[in-house]
Amino acid sequence: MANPLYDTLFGRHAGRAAPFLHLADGKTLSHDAFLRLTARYAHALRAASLEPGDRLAAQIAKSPGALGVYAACVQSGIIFLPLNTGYTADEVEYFVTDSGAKCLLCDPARAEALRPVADGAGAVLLTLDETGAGSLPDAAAGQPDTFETTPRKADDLAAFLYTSGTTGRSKGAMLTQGNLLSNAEVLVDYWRFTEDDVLLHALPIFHTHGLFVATNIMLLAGGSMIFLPKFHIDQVVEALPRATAMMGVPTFYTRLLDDPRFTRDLVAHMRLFVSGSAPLLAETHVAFEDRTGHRILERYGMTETNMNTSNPYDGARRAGTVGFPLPGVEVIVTDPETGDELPQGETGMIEVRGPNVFKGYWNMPEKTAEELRENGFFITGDLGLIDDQGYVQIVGRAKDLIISGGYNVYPKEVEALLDDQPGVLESAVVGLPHPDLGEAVVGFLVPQADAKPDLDAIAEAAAKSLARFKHPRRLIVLNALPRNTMGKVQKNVLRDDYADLLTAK
Ligand code: MLC
Ligand code: AMP
Repeated sequence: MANPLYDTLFGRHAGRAAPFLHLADGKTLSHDAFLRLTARYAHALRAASLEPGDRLAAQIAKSPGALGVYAACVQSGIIFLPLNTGYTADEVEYFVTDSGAKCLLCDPARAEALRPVADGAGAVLLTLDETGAGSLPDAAAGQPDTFETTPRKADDLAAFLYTSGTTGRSKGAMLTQGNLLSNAEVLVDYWRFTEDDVLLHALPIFHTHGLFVATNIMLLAGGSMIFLPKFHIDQVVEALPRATAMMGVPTFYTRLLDDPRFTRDLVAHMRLFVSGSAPLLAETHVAFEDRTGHRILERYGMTETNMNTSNPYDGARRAGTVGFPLPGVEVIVTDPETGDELPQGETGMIEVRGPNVFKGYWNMPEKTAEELRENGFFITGDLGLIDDQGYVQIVGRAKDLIISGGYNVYPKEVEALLDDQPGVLESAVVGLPHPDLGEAVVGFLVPQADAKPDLDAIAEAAAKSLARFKHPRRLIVLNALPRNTMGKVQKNVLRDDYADLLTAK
């Protein structure tokens, strides 16, 4: 095949009048119209001198055009690098520079703020907004609506997705065409998606969940998506009667359960609800079944590996577990100290191997070697076990990571900012239980002798350089951080002592 990912997910829909996207304004885009848009974008990107293997960093709103950019990159061999729309200019600068992106695509409203970033990195700046306007569509207007697909091999790179590092700099996970395609093929089959499915899509499309799991599956199955700009409860409740399936982070499900309009009748016709990206509380699983009669299907994945395990479609979907290794994916549990495989039932480090596992971190051979073993197993940083029935359970994380509403926050990055503020001696950032987001960020500060840090000024400094979801929801001033006898900060003590901080009514 000339370009496995393009041909399998996209190309075979050429000429198909069947709907691909149902939009919030009531309009529908057919598979064929989407591919014609894609081809015009591919021409425009070539005209902007982007060649196969070049990186295109995109910080753009969720829209059909944004998906068109992804497809155009796949068709023309450009490596797609989607970015959270919440990232500040400082954050974007790092990704553009580190990846050596040839193009930065952003919202026209952000062009002024991001032009210095593009210029500094020698990247072309193009724009696209959620209505489909901007300099990219301008350049694409009048271009042919077919594009000669660039040949690629399964091992060629399709996307870079950045994941933050526990020790500092974000790492660009390099994903190949084969990584993405193998996972989509397995999941369509495992979750029984067909062209009759209509997926309610309310996730962002700059992460694995919304882009590769949800979108790639629907492209492969040939079905359609109700494509909402974000998870807005009114829009979701209104759209559910037209959907057959929904994918979401746990916050989607807790928000639905909090809404009296979310009834058994509203979703009686639904075929499947999938949850992932963060732990689904067993109580949410039970409450959801009590309310709707549906059992949520929980699965486990990550940026570097796409999906690893899933509860079964038929058979018991067990609350508190993430199910079985997917076909073709091996999961083992190892001793975190020695790396030796542990017997079934014992808790240790979860490692995974399979065609889904990424190629390594961009320009970081040492980091890659630390996490990706020569035998192909990826060390996930998640702690868990495989029970006597073969279900994988995640019991904790060896990595210092907060997952807030499905977004990852690395405490180190926030601590570095807090430590730099006037009057701050040191800081510790932890995730505390939050009723809506699962966990939320809280910062603990120790002042320098006789200093009184200005908490408002610190919040302002955070707003300038960090995306909103990373901002501490609360800043607490302490005389000292709890430490063990080795001098290491005991974050577990902070988490225990302040467990009710964000949940108390
Ligand atoms: C928004 N805010 C958040 C936040 N999302 N703060 C912390 N954590 C989050 N996740 C901020 C907003 O900017 C806003 O700031 C305030 O919190 C309240 O916002 P909101 O309106 O209540 O939030 P909303 O916009 O509705 O977003 C919440 C959400 C969203 C849960 C719907 O975060 C979301 O769609 N999350 C999905 C993330 C995801 O797709 N993860 C997949 C990663 S892939 P202010 O200033 O207005 O108060 C992966 C691999 C795998 O992990 O296995 O899938
Ligand atoms: P990311 O780096 O955004 O890809 O986040 C991946 C991490 O999310 C994993 O390493 C897990 O810690 C977590 N995760 C994903 N799915 C689940 C799940 N179903 N249950 C618990 N944690 C999950």
